[in-house]
Formats: sequence, C-alpha cells, structure tokens
Amino acid sequence: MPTHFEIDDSFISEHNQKTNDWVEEDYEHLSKKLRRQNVDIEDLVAKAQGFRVAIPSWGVGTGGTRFARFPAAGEPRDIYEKLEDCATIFKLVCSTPAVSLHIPWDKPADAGDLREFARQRGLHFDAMNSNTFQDQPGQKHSYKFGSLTHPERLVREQAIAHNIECIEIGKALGSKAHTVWIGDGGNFPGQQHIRRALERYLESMREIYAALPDDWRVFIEHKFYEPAFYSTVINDWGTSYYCARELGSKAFCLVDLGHHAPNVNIEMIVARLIQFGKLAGFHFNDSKYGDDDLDSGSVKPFQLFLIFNELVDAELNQEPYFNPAYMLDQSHNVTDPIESLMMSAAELVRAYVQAHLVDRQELSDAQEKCDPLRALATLKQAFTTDVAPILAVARARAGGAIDPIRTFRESGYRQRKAEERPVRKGTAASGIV
Ligand code: RM4
Ligand code: MN
Ligand code: MN
Repeated sequence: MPTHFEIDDSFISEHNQKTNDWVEEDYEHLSKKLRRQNVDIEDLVAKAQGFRVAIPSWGVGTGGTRFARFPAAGEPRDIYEKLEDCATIFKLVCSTPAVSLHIPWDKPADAGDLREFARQRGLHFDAMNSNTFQDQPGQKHSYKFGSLTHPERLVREQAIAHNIECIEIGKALGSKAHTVWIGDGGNFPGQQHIRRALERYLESMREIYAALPDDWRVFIEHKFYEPAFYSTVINDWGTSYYCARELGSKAFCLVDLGHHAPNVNIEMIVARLIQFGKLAGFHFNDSKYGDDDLDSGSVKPFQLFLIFNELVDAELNQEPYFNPAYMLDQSHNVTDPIESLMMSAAELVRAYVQAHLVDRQELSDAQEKCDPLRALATLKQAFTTDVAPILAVARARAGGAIDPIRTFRESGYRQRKAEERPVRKGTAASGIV
C-alpha cells in the first residue's frame, strides 16, 4: 500500500509548544480556584483522560439531508480510509479509541485484516449497528413496509439473519455489543396493527438475542418518528424498556439524544434507565427540532451537562448494571467531519468533567432541605466553570493536541487526503445520515 499521510507526533508537540505557556498559566489559575472548593485539579485531569467515546464509521463521511449531500474533497472512500480518519481524530483528542461499524455500509471484506489495521492504529471496535431501514442491491425481500416487524415471515427472517450476520462480523472484530435501530412503523392511521407489530418485534428480537455470545449485550435504540411519520414501533424509552425486560439480562436501552420530542426531559429518562438497571449507553448529538444529528453540545450544552450530572452521580454511587457505552451519532453536512467529531468529543469530556465538579454534598443537602435555589446554584457553579485548561492539559499529557482543530487545519491533512483520495467513479458515500 502506498504511504498515506499522517500527522506525526512531532508536529503535534511543536504545535503544542506555541500555546503551552498560556495553558500552563490558565491551568495554574484554575487549580488555585478549585483548591478553594477543595477540588484537586489533578483528579479532574485523570477523569478527563479516562473518558472514552466511540466514533461511528459513517460519521467521518460527509452527511446530508434527504434533499442533498455536498461531499467535500478528500473524504474517505472505504472503511480503511474511514479508519485512517478515526485514527487521526484519536491521535489529536486521545478520547476516541473505538469505532462503531454500520453494516452493510462498512461491511469488511476481511474482518481479521480490518481488525489488524485498526489495532496498528490503536483502535478497536465498539458496538455493531445493523441496517434494515434500507434495501440493499440484490436483496430478496424489501423493507418498504418494515423489517423485524413486517407482516410477512420471510421478510422478518431476512432481517433477523442480517442482524445475526452483524453479530458474527462483530465477533471477528472483537466487538461486544450489537445495536438495533429499526425504522419500522406506519405512515398512516390504521396502516399497522400497533400491538401486533410490537409482538412481532419481540419475536424477532428473541432470535437475535439467542445468537448473542455470553459476554455480549444488545442495545435497543428507540426513536419517536422518522422514517415512519405516524406510528413507530420502538418509539420511546418505555417501549424500549419493556422489550429489554422481556428479552433478558443482556438487553439494554440505548438513548440517542435526537430521538425525543422537543423539550422532553432526557436527563430524567437517563435517570430512570439507570435506576432500572437498563441503560445501554448513548448516541450523542444535538438537535433543535427532531433527529437533527447536529454536533454534541452545539445547541443545548446545559442539557448535555444535566445528562452527565446523572451519569456521574450513578458512577460515584456505583449503581448496579451501570456500564454505559458512549458513541457520537452525528451527521456532518456543512462542516469537516473530522473537525466536528473532535469538537464534539471535547464537548462530552467537558460536560463529564463539569459534572464531576458538582458539589454532591451541597446538592444533596439542598435537596433534603427543600432549597431549590441552592440546588440550582450548585449545578450552575459547576456548569459555568471553564474547564478548558483541564481538557487541554489532559490531551497534551496523553500526546494529543492542545488545540486539536488548529493543529488539524495547519497539518494540511485534508488537502493531502484530497490528493490521495480522488473520487472513484460510481462510488457514492454510504447513507445520507
Ligand atoms: C438513525 C439512528 C441510528 C443510526 C441511523 C443511521 O436515526 O440514529 O442509530 O444508525 O440513523
Ligand atoms: Mn442513533
Ligand atoms: Mn438518529
């Protein structure tokens, strides 16, 4: 294989030198400030360094809407090039060592080879994702009217077999979880028998569940609408929770932040799922109206913080079954996907560190003494603390970039990739997510 451009470590450290002085100054200042609150800044750096979020294989390609996609030069053309981009993100931000694959968009021809390619770059594979919301060329039965819940048994069997195939590929890649999101539902009142559709879902999922290795988990991902615009089979966390309970101890509920109606209190859903021992993890993104798949923390950073407040509370309490899998699930339509993913990963670490800054004793006292103002002020104090120096130091000490976006831009990575990756005729990038 011809040599492919990579950002080398020396470039990153030289770049870091330029900003190191002010980072150290800010870090020092923040450490003094936190000391007054009895917080050791080094503990927060360790927390920041321990945070991990997976990159979706489809996220490094340019996204699009159902109207258009505007691909940019140098975007990855296959799963190997996608892994190159994931490795670049990981190198600069240090918190994204895992990749989540969508099948068949990124189905590997040789899973062993792909696993080795990833390993050489310090990457591994997180949850698998099936796709029964589209028809693939040569596919026998259409998913136009559903997949796992389709009235015809043959269609359901095909969808079940696809999910089992994803698990098989995942085994070869070293993955330990499988995420199922289906688009099944109805566009018109009366189109679907609502209860029967859910019964079929469970029947199909039982077969998929039976194919899970002992140390695997299956994640049920709900979404309230789209592509079905009247009724969706797995529409909310209640339905997801019911199904996870029916299926058994390896089934959990995955929360994609964009899959709720506007203004829904997602942090409460998170708290409930934690309490019921069924939280699978997250697809992080942000939204204003629906499943907008915008960059994490770009529209509602306080909501993101409040979600992490629940997660950190559960972490500190060592809640049973609490082992959330984190992934970014975003569509980068107008930005460079690498830049968006790096910024989003940093936003998650920020929210996580800020949530660790919450004075839990103070919050609990305020709650027990019925003092809502003090409770809110306690949360706000953490949320308004600028933890940027902690994030920068955590990255730099791990060999990453103090300023990942600037370092990336100045490396010329995308321009080099535009030369290395001329558009191949007839290869449309997968999906329009
Ligand atoms: C869905 C859902 C799934 C993702 C697809 C592409 O809305 O978020 O997680 O795999 O989009
Ligand atoms: Mn999702
Ligand atoms: Mn989605």
